[in-house]
Amino acid sequence: MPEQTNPVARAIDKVIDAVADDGAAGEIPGRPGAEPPSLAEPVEPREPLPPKPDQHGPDPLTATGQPSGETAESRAQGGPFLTTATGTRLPDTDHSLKAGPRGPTLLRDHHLREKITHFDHERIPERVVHARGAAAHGVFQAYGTAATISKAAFLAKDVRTPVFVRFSTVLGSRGSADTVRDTRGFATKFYTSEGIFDLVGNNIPVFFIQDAIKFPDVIHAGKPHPDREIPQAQSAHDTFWDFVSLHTEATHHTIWNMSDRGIPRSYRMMEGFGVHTFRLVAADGGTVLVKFHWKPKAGVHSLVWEEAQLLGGVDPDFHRRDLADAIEAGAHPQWELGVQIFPDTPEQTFEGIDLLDPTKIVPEELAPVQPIGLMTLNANPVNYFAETEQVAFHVGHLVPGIDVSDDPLLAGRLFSYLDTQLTRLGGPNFNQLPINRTHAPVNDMLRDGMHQTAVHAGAAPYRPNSLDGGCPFHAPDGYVEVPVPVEAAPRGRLSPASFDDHFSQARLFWLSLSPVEREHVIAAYTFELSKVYEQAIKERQLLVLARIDPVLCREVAAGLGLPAPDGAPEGDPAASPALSQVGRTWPTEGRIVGIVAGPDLDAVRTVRQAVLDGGMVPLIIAPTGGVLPGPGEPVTVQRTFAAARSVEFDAILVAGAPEPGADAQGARDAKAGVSGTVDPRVALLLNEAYRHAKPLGGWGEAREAFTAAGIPATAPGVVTGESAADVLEQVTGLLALHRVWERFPSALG
Ligand code: HDE
Repeated sequence: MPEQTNPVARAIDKVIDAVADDGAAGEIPGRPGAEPPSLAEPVEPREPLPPKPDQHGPDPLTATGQPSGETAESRAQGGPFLTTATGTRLPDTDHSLKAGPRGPTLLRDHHLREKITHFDHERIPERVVHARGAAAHGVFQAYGTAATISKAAFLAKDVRTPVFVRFSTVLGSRGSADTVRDTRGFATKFYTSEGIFDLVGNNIPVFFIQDAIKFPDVIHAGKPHPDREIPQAQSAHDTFWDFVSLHTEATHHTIWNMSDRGIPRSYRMMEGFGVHTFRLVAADGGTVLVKFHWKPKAGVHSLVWEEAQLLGGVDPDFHRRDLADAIEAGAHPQWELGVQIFPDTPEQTFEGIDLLDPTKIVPEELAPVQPIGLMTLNANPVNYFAETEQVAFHVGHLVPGIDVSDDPLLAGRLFSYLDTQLTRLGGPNFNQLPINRTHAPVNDMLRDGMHQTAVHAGAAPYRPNSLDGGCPFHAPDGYVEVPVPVEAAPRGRLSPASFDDHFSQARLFWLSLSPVEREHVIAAYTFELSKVYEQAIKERQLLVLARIDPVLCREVAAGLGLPAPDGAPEGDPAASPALSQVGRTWPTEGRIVGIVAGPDLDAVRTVRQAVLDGGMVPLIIAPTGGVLPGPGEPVTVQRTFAAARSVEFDAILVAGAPEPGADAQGARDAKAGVSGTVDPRVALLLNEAYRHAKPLGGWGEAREAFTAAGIPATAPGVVTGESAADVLEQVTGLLALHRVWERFPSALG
């Protein structure tokens, strides 16, 4: 077999080798262990296996930020034999110590007690918000373009800084589904040479509230109802809509959640936003105000709502798996970090927009996003708990050159992120956990506390001292808060008048969307409000929608069977085309193409290779698992008709019209309950993909398969032809647009 350069192809070839060579080593993304297992239980003692090649734990540093020389192996379990937690070898962990074979079990069994006690305490409190997440290691390389506005060392040209990024949903519990409608967290830990900088952002550039003191309110409203604890991980319920319809500063964030941004296709295909305004400080002391943006190289793409719902059952780990598989396959996701830059004037406004109001954006057309570096995620964590669960982000983790603004939401976060770790991670030493260790030497005078892992030396953890030679000394180049003058004003529970505008930017967002995106917004509001029990809440929210746009209000009201209330939109903003996800082309690398195998194996082989050559992932779908029968190079099946579901593919190709497989029996599989000349599972696969506006292609008898799926052969984005390669080329062109939106034209316009 020729040597592949494409990492996905290399991985898949290994599978082919494995199958063809009767079980030799091989892998596709998702293999659970570092080596393929033997059939029988291994009995020959050996050292623990190393992590998988795509995995990379926290960098080897001590609790005080100095090189530790540890290896991945030395940090993990060691030695071939089972031991107690204190290293005493054990010959048996399968039977507790008993007086005779039928008991009673003896209290003196220290191994039983240790094993059960530790197990009893394995859980820690999940995050109060953002409990469900997935993370990866990577590197940030600065372009140097920010070096004139910030003295932060990691922003100097070509400096490479290790990062750890955790993506999350907000509302759901740790075990909830990935594809729910929600905001996504996008938190980045930069391990810079000057200490840790955490950019704790979201995939939506605004927030529900303008003042931190409202955070418990909005989260209590979004979380499940306190009596029945339902619904899980979603906003489609009475308490959420009760709150946002009364608390109208949430209007802008809510419309983003109701848009396609609330159901991303992948963590790899989301923008990230720092939301608040930050202040950058240059070496000469000059300051500017900025907003941070992450721009994904793969483009910003979303699921459609039905797809998101199906995935909640078919693959609740969809986003987590997508991230890990992509990295394992070598398709390393990338984002450019950029900043919108504003003059640091006393008013802290830009073109009339209050920069301290986190419910407002500054349109990119007014202040372009200027790229300052590139982030590449290139390794999966070795251990979910040690890394993804224990990572502790904090907006107060800042480095010289980056300061916070007076955004009142940010002020509360500066308190909260430190505070929450005390409960979640069990004490004040959470920064010593391996994933949280800084890469800069620590000399902090903080001492003792639960789970202290540093062994501090010396006699004088105080300043000034002479007993420890005066160490630690004040750092002349240390972090200094910018001495911004504070306006004298009476104390009070106040907010500026500019914070009263709750609607003009929600309208700006609506006006910036394409017709199909507006259709999705209408459908999302209608779906969510139809799940609300109380009529008064629905009517109150319609009053809010009337203040955004009459068409939006009218269509949602019609869907709910309610009269549209009177009301006029507030504000007359210009649209910001940059906010629409539709109408541009994007790279197709890393996209998943399902290929339903047909009798012509050569065509399947050719097209599979062409998909690989395009940097995409081909998954072969066939009636049963194993290798496709027939002469020539073996073709391994990745999905059976019974196990495949359209939602895991970005596009589907059909090599002919497969007859019903032997297991296509309604009694065995409800998906096979409709009989016909084409396998009903394949018909369902195509029909769903068609509904979800995905590109479809086929050759040979494929038209028959489309007909069986109820798909008109002339429909937009349904490509048929004689040559598999030509079909693929057209399908790839469509995939670059993400979806075939013109398949279902919008009546809106
Ligand atoms: Fe958070 N938020 N937040 N948040 N947030 C937390 O910190 C909080 C806000 C965000 O992957 C918690 O360690 C307050 C805005 C992300 O570990 C907690 C307020 C934005 C994550 C907390 C906000 C975020 C969190 C829970 C209003 C986008 C996940 C566990 C003042 C800019 C980080 C934890 C991770 C997590 C508090 C608002 C993003 C309780 C009080 C705005 C991405 O500290």
